[in-house]
Amino acid sequence: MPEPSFARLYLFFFGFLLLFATYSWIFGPEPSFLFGTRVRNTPRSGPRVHVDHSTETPHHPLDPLTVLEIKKVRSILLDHDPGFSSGSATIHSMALDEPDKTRVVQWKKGNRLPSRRAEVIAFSSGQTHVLTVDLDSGRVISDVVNPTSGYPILTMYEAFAASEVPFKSVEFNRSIEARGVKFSDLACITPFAGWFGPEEEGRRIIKVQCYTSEDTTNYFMRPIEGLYVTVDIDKLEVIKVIDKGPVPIPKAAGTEYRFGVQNKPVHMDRINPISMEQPDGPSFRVEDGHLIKWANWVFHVKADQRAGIIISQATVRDSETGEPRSVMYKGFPSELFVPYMDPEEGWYYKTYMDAGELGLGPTAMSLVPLNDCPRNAYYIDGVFATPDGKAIVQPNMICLFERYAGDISWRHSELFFTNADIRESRPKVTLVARMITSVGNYDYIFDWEFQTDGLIRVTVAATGMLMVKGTPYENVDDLGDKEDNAGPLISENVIGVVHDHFITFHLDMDIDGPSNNSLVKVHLEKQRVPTGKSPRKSYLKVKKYVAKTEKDAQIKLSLYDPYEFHIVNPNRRSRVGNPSGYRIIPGGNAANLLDHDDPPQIRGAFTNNQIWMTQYNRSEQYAGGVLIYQSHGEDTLQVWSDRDRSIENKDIVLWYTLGFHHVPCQEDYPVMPTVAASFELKPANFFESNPVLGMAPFFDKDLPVCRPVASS
Ligand SMILES: *[C@@H]1O[C@H](CO)[C@@H](O)[C@H](O)[C@H]1NC(C)=O
Ligand SMILES: *[C@@H]1O[C@H](CO)[C@@H](O)[C@H](O)[C@H]1NC(C)=O
Ligand SMILES: *[C@@H]1O[C@H](CO)[C@@H](O)[C@H](O)[C@H]1NC(C)=O
Ligand SMILES: [Cu+2]
Repeated sequence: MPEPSFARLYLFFFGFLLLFATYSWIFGPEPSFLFGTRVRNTPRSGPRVHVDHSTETPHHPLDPLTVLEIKKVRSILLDHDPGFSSGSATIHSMALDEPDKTRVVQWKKGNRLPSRRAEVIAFSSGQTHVLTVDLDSGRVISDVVNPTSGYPILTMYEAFAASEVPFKSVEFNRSIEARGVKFSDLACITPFAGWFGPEEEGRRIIKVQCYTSEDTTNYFMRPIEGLYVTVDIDKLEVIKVIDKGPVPIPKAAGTEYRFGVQNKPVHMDRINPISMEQPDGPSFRVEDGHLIKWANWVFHVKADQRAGIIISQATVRDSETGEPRSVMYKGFPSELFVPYMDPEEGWYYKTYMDAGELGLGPTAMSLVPLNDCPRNAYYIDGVFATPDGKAIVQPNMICLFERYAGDISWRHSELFFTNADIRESRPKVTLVARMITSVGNYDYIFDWEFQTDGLIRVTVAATGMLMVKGTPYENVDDLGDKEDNAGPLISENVIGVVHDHFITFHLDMDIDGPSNNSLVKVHLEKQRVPTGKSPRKSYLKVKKYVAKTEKDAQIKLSLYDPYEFHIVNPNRRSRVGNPSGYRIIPGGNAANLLDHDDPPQIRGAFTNNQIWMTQYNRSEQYAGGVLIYQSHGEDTLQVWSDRDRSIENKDIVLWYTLGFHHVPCQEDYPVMPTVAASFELKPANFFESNPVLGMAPFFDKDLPVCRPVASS
C-alpha cells in the first residue's frame, strides 16, 4: 500500500475536508509516520540538502522546536497533568516560545542558546490552558487557564469526528435520502461557526456542510444546499439540523480539474518547456537549516503551525560600509479573515479566521516541484506536534528560490550625450521564500521576496475552489426580477457567494536597531498658488508628521488624501541628515466595510484600518488574539491600539492588512486562476545612494547558450 501523503492526511484531520474514505487511515492502527522521525524525500528536481529530523538540534534561538524537543515537551506534559496520558487533555498547538527579543538580538553564533521553551495551548475538560514548558529544567513554568474568551485551534481529530456527527441524526439521514444522494458519495466539511452571541456560549460548536462527490473529486462545486447542521464538538452531538427543502444539486460535468482526468481542449498554441538557468548553481546558502544568506541579505525562516511561515531578523548589508543593518525583527501573516456576504441561514456564520481557527501550517501541504516552485528551489520542512504531543514532519513545506523573471533592476540609455553609445542595464534577480496553504477550498500562496536594492515584497495570491451555493436557477434570465443577493450565477445552479479576504501581517520593523523607531506620515498636501505668483495654480507639497501615539497610527488609505508611511530611526542620520528609514508601500487593496457592531467584525476588528503601528509587546502577536475559535473580540489589535501608547522613538510594530473583495465570475469555476496582491517594504534614505549602482550586468560569457532543437 502506498503511504498516504501525510500532509493530505493532516489536512483531513484538521477538519475542513473530511471525506469518509480517510476514516480508516485516522482511526485505524497508528501509522508509523505519526512518530515523526520520517526522513524527508528530496524532491527530484531540487537542490539536494538533507535534514535528518531524528537527530536535528536547534542552532539559533529562533529555530523551531525539533522532533527531539517535541518528544521532550510531551514527556514533561505527561508528568504535569495525567490528562495528557489519558487523552482527556489534547494539545492544540505547540511552538517555540521565542526568547525575549533582547536576548535574541544580542545572541551570536557560538554563544549558548537561550533556554528553550515551548508554548503549548491545550484543552482539557472544557478549559483552555496556555502552558509554558521549559525544556532545560524539564518543568511547566506557567499554566494560564482561560486567559480570554475563545478556544484553541481546532484539532484535526475533532473536526473529523464532528463531520461524522450528523449521521447520528435520523432527521439528517432522511434529508439526505430525500435528496437522492448516496451516503457513499457524501463529502462533509466542517466550517467554523464564528461567534454570534450568548446562545453559543459555554460550548464549542461547529457547522457541518455536505456535498456530493458523485462523478467528481471537485465536490466543492456540488453543494447539498438547504441542509445545515450544527454540532457540539466536545459532546459529539447534533445541536440542530435545519432543512429548508431540497435545492437542485449542480451537475458534475465540467467540475474535474485533475490533469489527465479532465479533457478540456485549450485552443492555444503549446508553450514550450521553460526554466531558469543557473550554470554556477544557486547564490544563496542555508546555514543550520533556517538561516538564509543571499546577496546582501541575511534572514531566518521557519515553518509555523499557526502563521505558516515566519521571517525573522532580516538584515541587509550596507552598500557603502558592508555593515549588517537590521530591517525587520519578525514578519508573518498574523491572521486571515474571510467574511462571506450572505446573511441567510447556512451562510451568515461563514466568517473564517483561518490562522487562529485552523492554522496555516498543517494545511500547507508539500509543494509541487517544477510547478509550485521552480527547478532551482530549496525546500524546508515543517515540524509540528499532533494532539497527543507526537512530532510530525510536513515535508517540503517552504521553498526558497532565486527568481529572474526578465525584469530590470535599473537602466539608462543616453539620448543627448552623443559621443558614446551609453546603454547601461542591470537585470533584477530576487530571492523568494514561499509557502502555500490549502485552507479547505482555498489555496493561498505567500511569497516573501527580497531584492538587492533593499526592497522586500510580500505577495499573497489566492487560488483553489470557490465556496459556492446551490440555487434553483440555471440562467440569469430565470431570475427575472427576483434577485439572488448572495452573488452571481457562475454555472447552472451555482452561485459564487460574494466575500472578502483579509490578510493581516505582523511586521516588527527594527530599522537600525530594535528600540528607537518612529512612524513618519509624509503627507502630500495640495497648495493653491497665490494669484499672480506663477503660471501654475496648484501643486503638491510634502509635510511630515511624526505619529506620537497608537491612535495617530490607525490609518485608512485614501487616494485623495495621499500619504507615504516611513518607519524611521530618528537617531541614525544619513550623510545629508535624513533619518534612516523604510517605507511601507501598499499595493492593490480593499477595505473592510462591515459595520463595527456586526459580530464577525468585532472579532475581525484588526481589519478596521489598513495600517496600524503599536508599541512592541511580546504578547501582542496575533491580531485577533491568542484564542480565536468562538472568541468575542475583546483581545484584538483594535483594543491594543486603543490603549494609545506612545510610539515615538520606541520599539514599534507595523501591521498591514491586505484585502480583496471577491465577486466571483465564471472563470473562477471550477478552479480559480490565481489572483495576487502585494505590498512592499522599501528603503527610504536608508542607504546613502542607490545600493545596486555597482552591480555588474550579465554578459554572454556568463550564461551557457541553449539552442533549440530546430530554430525557425
Ligand atoms: C444514518 O445513515 C448512516 C449511513 O447509512 C448510518 O450509518 C447511520 O446509522 C444512520 N443513522 C441513524 C440514526 O439511523
Ligand atoms: C533609544 O530607546 C531607548 C529605549 O526606549 C531609550 O532609552 C534611548 O534614550 C533611545 N535613544 C535615543 C538616542 O533616543
Ligand atoms: C502587553 O499586552 C498584554 C496583552 O494585550 C496586556 O495585557 C499588557 O497590558 C500589555 N502591556 C503593555 C505595557 O501594554
Ligand atoms: Cu475569494
